[in-house]
Amino acid sequence: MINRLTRRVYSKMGTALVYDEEMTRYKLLWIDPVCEIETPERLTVSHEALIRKGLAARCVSIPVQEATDENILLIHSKEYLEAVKKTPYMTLEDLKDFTLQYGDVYFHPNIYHCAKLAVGAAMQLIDAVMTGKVRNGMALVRPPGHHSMRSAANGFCVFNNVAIAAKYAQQNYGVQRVLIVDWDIHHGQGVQYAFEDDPSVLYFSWHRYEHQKFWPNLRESDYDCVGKDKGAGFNINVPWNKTGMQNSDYLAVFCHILLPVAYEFCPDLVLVCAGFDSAIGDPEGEMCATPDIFAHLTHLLMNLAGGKLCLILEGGYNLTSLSQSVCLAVQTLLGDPAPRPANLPGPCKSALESIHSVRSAHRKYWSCLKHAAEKPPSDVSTKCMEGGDSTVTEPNTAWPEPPVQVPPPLHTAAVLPEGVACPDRCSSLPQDPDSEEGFDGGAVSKLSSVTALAAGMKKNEIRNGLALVSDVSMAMTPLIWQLTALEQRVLAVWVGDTGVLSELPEDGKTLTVHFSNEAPKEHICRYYIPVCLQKGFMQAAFSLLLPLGYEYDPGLVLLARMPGSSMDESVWQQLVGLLQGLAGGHVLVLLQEGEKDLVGMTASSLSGRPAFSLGQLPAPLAEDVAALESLRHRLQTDWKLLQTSGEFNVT
Ligand code: XS6
Ligand code: ZN
Repeated sequence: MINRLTRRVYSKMGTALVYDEEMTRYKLLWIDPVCEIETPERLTVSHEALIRKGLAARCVSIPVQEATDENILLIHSKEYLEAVKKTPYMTLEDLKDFTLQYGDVYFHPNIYHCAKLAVGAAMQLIDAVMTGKVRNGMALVRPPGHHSMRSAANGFCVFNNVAIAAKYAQQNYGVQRVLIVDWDIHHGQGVQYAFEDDPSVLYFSWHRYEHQKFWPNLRESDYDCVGKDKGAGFNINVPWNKTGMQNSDYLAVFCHILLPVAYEFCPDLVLVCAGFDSAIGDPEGEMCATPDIFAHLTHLLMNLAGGKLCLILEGGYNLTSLSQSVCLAVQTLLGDPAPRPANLPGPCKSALESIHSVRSAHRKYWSCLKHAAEKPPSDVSTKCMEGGDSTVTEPNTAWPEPPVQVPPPLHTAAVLPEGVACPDRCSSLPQDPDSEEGFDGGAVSKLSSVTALAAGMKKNEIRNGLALVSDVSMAMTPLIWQLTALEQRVLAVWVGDTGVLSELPEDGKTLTVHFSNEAPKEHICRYYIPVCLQKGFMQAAFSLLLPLGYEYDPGLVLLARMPGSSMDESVWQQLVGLLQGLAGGHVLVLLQEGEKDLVGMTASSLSGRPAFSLGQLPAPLAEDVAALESLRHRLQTDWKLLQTSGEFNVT
């Protein structure tokens, strides 16, 4: 009984929100057009939005304490700390003078106090996550941190909150590998400098660059700065050379660069330099990705490091876009389904050029990128005159308000044969008494119960579910037909070596991706994609399945596993987790009766627990790589999100 109780408590791990109003109590005291966007309202508006949407109340609120000198010295020099310590006592004129030695930053008598709170907030978030008090969380802080360097303030930043937090986690919790994802629109050069020769911290940053024309105008922000000495390969810069990047561009970078490398790196902890100036409407970023993309970026990181994910605020200057983005990120951390991302036309030409450059710069460091083509000689055409590209149009600064999302009342439902115990945190659906005989002469008992489960998802009464059937292979085809009667588009992911899917709808109402390690019996077409692999299922999930899934935008995902499939159980669990970013989280899993071990771990993933870590992934087999690359190559005229370079862009 006690055992059961403690397990319950433990499994209800929540999301931390670290915030202190004190961090709103400093502001620009003189006229400076560069700095005027960095206001206290950035925090108050974000925090108020979290309260208004009922999100703050669902989080574990953590009070903030100042960081100590010792904490700050993990990254900064004694001289710099001592200099900043004097600022509370300076006159306005002294503060202005002090500010002048640094770039794009301002000081205020209370900023030192706030900067210590910002570092402290990041560390308290680490404490809460590493001690298991919560699973994940977000710190809303000012001043931001990622530009500040060992001995310099820069870009509104005083102390490097995230860099200090990473070092702190390594020193105090025995964390070995830390992944830092910097999705702010500026390059966090301070973080790069702090770890550029350190292979234990992988720093990934995308940033507006425009061939060095954009602030901070550094040569070392380009894709070919990959880290130094032992840290070579552990610094990943994705320069955006055009403004107006959209959701497709961000997702393509996650699918084709960040996720494969991150899973290969296998972090023990993931920190995000969570700036939202990369969202639409921001005056600094001038990008066009909508706030809901941050739900997806967050979701895609939530199954790394056993779910230990900490978001720490950096930039974000359009108060509407900022507060919406913060809410979507926190909502996702809390486990709510991500809204279906609309309008994913595939990456633009300039983004493809960047993606291609990054992949080829990193191919010697990461086995998942080993096959990436070598960068062809610099292509002047994409540099100077990108005529006709959508990204040269005036940036669109209007976007719809994210819809109010009500999570379905029932999270995970199960259709189980008699005598099978309902897994933890699932609810067993009543069986339909009329379905005893089922389809196909009894091969599929309870098929109508499974369809009822899907109908519950359609009505948004149920988020996801699990069904055990006596013969998965026999159940698939009739089930897909039934589901397409309910949903406009069904993504069917079929894992298994045996079994044939016959007579599927060919009108695009289903997209079937069939993973197996047998050569495909059927012909590949736009809506039936057989993927024959020996091992590399995880890489296929990132570079093939997710892009296809996102572009197809299903209303329901059906994930079926044949008995005796060779897919690793932990890979399976990751797949169950990742696919929930699609279809508003409506994933229906079909398993064969008797696959008892799988039931528990599948239900666990469906109920929102992070998947187990896969360990550092081995190098993929050459034949798997070849198979995947040739598939991607063949499919990328139909599915633009599969592209990783401009060369196939024949339109
Ligand atoms: C170009 C001048 C930019 C201020 C940049 C400060 C960026 C702070 C930030 N219009 N100068 N970092 O958001 O992430
Ligand atoms: Zn920024």
